[in-house]
Amino acid sequence: MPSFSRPFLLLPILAALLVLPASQASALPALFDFGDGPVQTGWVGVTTTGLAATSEGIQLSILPLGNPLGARDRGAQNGGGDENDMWRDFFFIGTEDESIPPADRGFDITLSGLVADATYDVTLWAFDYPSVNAGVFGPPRNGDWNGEILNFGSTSNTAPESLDEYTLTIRVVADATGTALVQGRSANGPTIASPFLNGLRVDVAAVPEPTTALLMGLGLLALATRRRSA
Ligand SMILES: [Ca+2]
Ligand SMILES: [Ca+2]
Repeated sequence: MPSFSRPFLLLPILAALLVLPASQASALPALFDFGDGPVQTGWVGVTTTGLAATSEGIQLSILPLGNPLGARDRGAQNGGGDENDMWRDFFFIGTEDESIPPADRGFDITLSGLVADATYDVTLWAFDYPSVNAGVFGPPRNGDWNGEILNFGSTSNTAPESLDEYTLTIRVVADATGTALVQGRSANGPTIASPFLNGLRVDVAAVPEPTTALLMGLGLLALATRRRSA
């Protein structure tokens, strides 16, 4: 049994403790509820008049692109369980000008007030009961968010009962000014309104900081070196 010196054993433990997101001062998550209906308790409303809001020190602004911004409030029709006031209302991009390519229609969402160069998880929710069940414009409703697809696309879709449904989490990295861009685009044909957006959450991503990864690497290297020389 090789004997390790205590400082070498402590290094990886100290490094593991530093993985905690201590660099984020505000109390994330930031929670944004899109639409002009009632604002979900504990969330911050983003309405068609302002298109901007601040939650937990994170500023969000949303810019509609390619076609007019639409907003609806479906009341209890959209389900939503404890978060019904988030689910019931939403923004979407209409189809008034079908000559604009779907890939040029959507939202640019700017998040600022982030920690420079830090990594975040952005979670999105999108659902509209009449859009999948009325059959007038037809499903699916695909949104492309920084290259990943969020859809509620089938006539068999039922209204959500929790935040686990009709959701997508993407990872973004803030730039040197503490800003990150989330680009939502239509991933549907020219006659179908999309993307939709009911709510958005910003969390600190649970990934090691570069300095932490370096410390962990050094600690493991020290252990390996000790083991080999023992
Ligand atoms: Ca709402
Ligand atoms: Ca909403």
